[in-house]
Amino acid sequence: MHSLSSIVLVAGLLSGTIASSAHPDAVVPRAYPNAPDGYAPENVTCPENRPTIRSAAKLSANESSWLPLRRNNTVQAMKDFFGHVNISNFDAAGYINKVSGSATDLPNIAIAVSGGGYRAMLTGAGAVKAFDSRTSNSTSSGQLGGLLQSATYIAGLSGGSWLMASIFVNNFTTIDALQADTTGQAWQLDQSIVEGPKGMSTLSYYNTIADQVHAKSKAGYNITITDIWARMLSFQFINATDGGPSYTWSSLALDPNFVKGNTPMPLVVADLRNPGETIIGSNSTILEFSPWEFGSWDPTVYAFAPLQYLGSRFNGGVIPQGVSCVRGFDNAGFTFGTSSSLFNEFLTEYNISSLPSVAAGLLTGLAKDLGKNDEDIASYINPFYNYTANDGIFANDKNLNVVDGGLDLQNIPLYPLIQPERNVDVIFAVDASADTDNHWPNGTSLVNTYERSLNTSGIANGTSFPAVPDQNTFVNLGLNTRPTFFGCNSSNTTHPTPLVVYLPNYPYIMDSNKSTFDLQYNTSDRDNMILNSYDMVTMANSTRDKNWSTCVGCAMLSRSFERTNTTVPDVCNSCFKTYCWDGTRNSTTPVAYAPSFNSTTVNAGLLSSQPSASLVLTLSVAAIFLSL
Ligand SMILES: *[C@@H]1O[C@H](CO)[C@@H](O)[C@H](O)[C@H]1NC(C)=O
Ligand SMILES: *[C@@H]1O[C@H](CO)[C@@H](O)[C@H](O)[C@H]1NC(C)=O
Ligand SMILES: *[C@@H]1O[C@H](CO)[C@@H](O)[C@H](O)[C@H]1NC(C)=O
Ligand SMILES: *[C@@H]1O[C@H](CO)[C@@H](O)[C@H](O)[C@H]1NC(C)=O
Ligand SMILES: *[C@@H]1O[C@H](CO)[C@@H](O)[C@H](O)[C@H]1NC(C)=O
Ligand SMILES: *[C@@H]1O[C@H](CO)[C@@H](O)[C@H](O)[C@H]1NC(C)=O
Ligand SMILES: *[C@@H]1O[C@H](CO)[C@@H](O)[C@H](O)[C@H]1NC(C)=O
Ligand SMILES: *[C@@H]1O[C@H](CO)[C@@H](O)[C@H](O)[C@H]1NC(C)=O
Ligand SMILES: *[C@@H]1O[C@H](CO)[C@@H](O)[C@H](O)[C@H]1NC(C)=O
Ligand SMILES: *[C@@H]1O[C@H](CO)[C@@H](O)[C@H](O)[C@H]1NC(C)=O
Ligand SMILES: *[C@@H]1O[C@H](CO)[C@@H](O)[C@H](O)[C@H]1NC(C)=O
Ligand SMILES: CC(=O)N[C@H]1CO[C@H](CO)[C@@H](O)[C@@H]1O
Repeated sequence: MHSLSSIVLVAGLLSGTIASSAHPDAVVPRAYPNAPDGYAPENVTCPENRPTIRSAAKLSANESSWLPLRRNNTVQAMKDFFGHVNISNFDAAGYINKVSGSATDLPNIAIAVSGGGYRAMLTGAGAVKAFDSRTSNSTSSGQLGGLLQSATYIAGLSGGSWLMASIFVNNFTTIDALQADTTGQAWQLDQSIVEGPKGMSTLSYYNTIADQVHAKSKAGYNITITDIWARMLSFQFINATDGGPSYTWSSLALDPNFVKGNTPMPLVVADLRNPGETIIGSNSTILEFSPWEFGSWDPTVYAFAPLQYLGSRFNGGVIPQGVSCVRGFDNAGFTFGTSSSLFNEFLTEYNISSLPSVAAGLLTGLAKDLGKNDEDIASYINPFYNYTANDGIFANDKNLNVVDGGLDLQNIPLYPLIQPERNVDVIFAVDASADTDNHWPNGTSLVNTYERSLNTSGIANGTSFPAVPDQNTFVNLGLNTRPTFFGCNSSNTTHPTPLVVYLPNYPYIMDSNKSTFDLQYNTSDRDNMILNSYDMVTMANSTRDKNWSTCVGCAMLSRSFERTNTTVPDVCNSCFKTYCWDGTRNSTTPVAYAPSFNSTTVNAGLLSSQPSASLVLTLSVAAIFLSL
């Protein structure tokens, strides 16, 4: 990347074509448009207790005081869940009641939603819809409604972070409401992200975006293509005028619903490039955004910064006297734009000849300026500058290059959920990765997370993950064609390890292996993707296996049973026999994996699987992003 001045210059050139038209933010109460100056970070007076960097040795004080509220609220949710999910000869609701007084005995549940563009967002949406007790019929027999309400954490990465934003920035809305919303500005998936929303000319769309991005540059911050991408995405997911430029990610922590512990905690994951390197590998540092903080548990950073004050020039863990505090850097769209920064490349590859020249200038100008290696970065002021209570490899850098959370091939955001401080018992891992040539998952993400966890003296830093087999075994044994549990036998690992319930994208009612770069879905395709995933996580409402909802209940309770020395109910043992990977491997090279949907559950006539015409990418670009 070039110097700040050349980037400012590019933005300056762009500003020549900008008609400044300030639209007021729509006043929509939920997460808050509380940035001081729209998209531009701004110097503000520091609070009396000046913000500081903290060590990652423990949970934040915020999380520690929020958890008891949340965990307590999950008690009733789990009792309700076990009101419709029956475990034969076992009183599961009574069991939850019995352990409700003990945070250590109570099950601690998490959900993770992979990256993979709209395909992943919609697959995640179908899972969340099935897990949400507010969805109609989701609490009938064989269904999984209430799992969302029972969860402590929910994490998203890249396309999965778009889902986190769609739900959490919009007042913990339901998938039903997002699907039903025809008047609002959330989820305009049928409108091209490149051309902008209905009711706004493409010219004014780009003028607005250029205006917003230019304001950030003028305030003294590096801008990259990620900023433009983030603004474009915001028009798709934030239900407010002009993509809600004033919404911050830290405002999620102020949502009364969240404050009271009525929702799980949303977590977003991104990767950090090592100084001077452009490659993201398995030992790259991983970053998490919680509603309160930005930072990493890895030994390379091992610290967290207050999200609200990101953009401030911390030095040695403090903001020195005389240096201003900054707010507004943690723009909500910039957060999920960072997590999905890989899609920048999409912009630079798009045939922009049909767009207004302001758009072409905006996209090609920055692309040229940044150079091929840096097209996908998001530029962050390094809050860990001169902070040395860690391995120190970033301590000399004033700037951090943050990139898409899936670039380390750990495309499911398991990282925040396997931190020992969080004590998660079970992770429902929704995987819509495009690992195979035809965009199906084959376990690659789990394999990479497992391998990273084996580097116990280095980057793993106390994390533990259940053993998983190689991808050939996944395909040969069909572990990616149905839910599979990993780590059932907790005594197989030396440290506490969550049970992982792997939920791979699989065709139930349609070929849901859409291209990652399909960034436009008509309403029926969108709804079919969601329904396909609803059926995937519920195994067709437990018609593919009548015990499935019971087995999910068993997975939720498994670690808790161990801690309380409870005899495992027979039906659970039989679930574990069916769904737990038993250590078998078959690593011979399989034939190409090409599942097709079971015609007995399908009315093919209802399905339209037309690729969206306006966004067809070249094969070469798709190939680069095969696993995301
Ligand atoms: C946000 O959601 C909560 C609970 O679901 C509801 O009580 C509240 O009215 C909602 N706020 C707005 C502004 O819609
Ligand atoms: C725990 O939740 C119940 C409702 O489920 C509520 O009545 C009680 O006050 C809560 N206790 C605490 C300590 O928050
Ligand atoms: C809910 O179940 C009822 C009764 O089985 C059915 O008529 C209705 O269509 C279902 N609703 C949805 C959204 O599936
Ligand atoms: C989006 O905002 C509009 C107007 O405030 C509101 O009617 C609609 O319910 C919102 N949609 C969602 C999904 O929150
Ligand atoms: C802008 O990026 C350059 C190159 O990475 C870096 O040296 C500089 O510190 C950055 N400036 C700001 C304000 O982030
Ligand atoms: C990551 O691994 C590569 C190759 O194994 C090594 O060259 C590099 O120094 C490592 N980086 C860090 C930060 O450990
Ligand atoms: C680094 O921080 C220390 C205090 O922790 C301070 O004394 C020193 O001046 C700082 N170094 C730089 C280069 O700012
Ligand atoms: C904001 O504060 C920083 C550090 O205190 C200072 O260098 C910068 O000039 C200030 N920016 C503005 C626009 O005042
Ligand atoms: C699984 O996906 C990885 C990553 O894209 C790929 O390299 C590998 O060939 C795939 N293996 C199988 C058996 O599908
Ligand atoms: C499962 O239930 C949902 C919601 O009730 C329904 O829309 C869907 O069609 C059902 N799936 C199957 C395969 O019956
Ligand atoms: C148990 O652990 C060993 C060593 O880590 C591993 O090779 C094996 O696959 C694990 N078995 C199961 C069933 O997870
Ligand atoms: C469990 C563990 O190994 N924790 C280490 C993580 O990294 C920090 C920073 O290097 C160490 O201080 C911890 O001991």
